[in-house]
Amino acid sequence: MAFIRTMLPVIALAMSAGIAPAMAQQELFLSADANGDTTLDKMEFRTFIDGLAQSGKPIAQKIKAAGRYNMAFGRIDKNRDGVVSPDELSALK
Ligand SMILES: [Ca+2]
Ligand SMILES: [Ca+2]
Repeated sequence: MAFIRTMLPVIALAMSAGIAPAMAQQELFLSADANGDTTLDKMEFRTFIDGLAQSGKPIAQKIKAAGRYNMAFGRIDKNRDGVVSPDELSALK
């Protein structure tokens, strides 16, 4: 039992490290969503990409470096309603 008690904090730490990137993306989404409608318009999307780039996401860093926010937005906005939803963003890996 002593072994399990010693290992538990380690396992918990490993698990929280594993889910950290997904959490960070969700938090970035919520903070970028300025009007709180749970979708990102082009301005909010830009904020979101900048945040992701800062957190070290390679695809976001590429978009930011090339200034291709509009191009990325067009690709992610699959149903072309002018906003990106969390579902559409989940394709951005
Ligand atoms: Ca919004
Ligand atoms: Ca959309």
